[in-house]
Amino acid sequence: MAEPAKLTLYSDWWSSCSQRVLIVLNIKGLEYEYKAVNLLKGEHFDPEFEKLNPMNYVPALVDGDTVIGDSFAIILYLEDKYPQHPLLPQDPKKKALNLQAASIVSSSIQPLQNLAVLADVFLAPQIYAGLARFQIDMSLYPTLARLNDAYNELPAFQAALPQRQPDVPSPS
Ligand SMILES: N[C@@H](CCC(=O)N[C@@H](CS)C(=O)NCC(=O)O)C(=O)O
Repeated sequence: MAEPAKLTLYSDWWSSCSQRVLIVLNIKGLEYEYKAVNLLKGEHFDPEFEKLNPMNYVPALVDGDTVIGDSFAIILYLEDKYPQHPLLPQDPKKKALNLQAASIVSSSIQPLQNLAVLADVFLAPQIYAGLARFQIDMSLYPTLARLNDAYNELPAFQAALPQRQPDVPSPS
């Protein structure tokens, strides 16, 4: 009998989305081949990888002629195909709660950590507000202070400063 095709996981060691899938592969005791895609080197934009996942994200799972390019879908696929060590409760209410928690992480929390965003857009205004409104002593937060200095050199961040906006009140 022909050996079933081995699962292949395209992943980056630093990827939290891939880490979820690796946990599931391990829980279910599945063998897989690991193919590294270096995100910092931009390998997720290589045409070969783009054919597998046009979204240019890891992880991507290849199982024979099936390619799945999203960790949530991969995990549900593995759950259906390999029911050993189930991940989800049978009870529909408990199952929905589990899926809700997973969806919040995958849709609302993790995307803010992607390279294109790197959370700077959210972080810079909060550091600014801390300084301008509360005169926070930044020497206590050297990493944030360094980030703040870097943001302040960027024209896009400078132009977004509150005092540069058209409705800023004139000094009385
Ligand atoms: N919804 C996708 C998101 C995948 C995703 O955001 N992957 C990140 C690594 S955790 C990535 O490839 N980032 C590339 C980038 O930031 O350019 C999933 O859950 O698989």
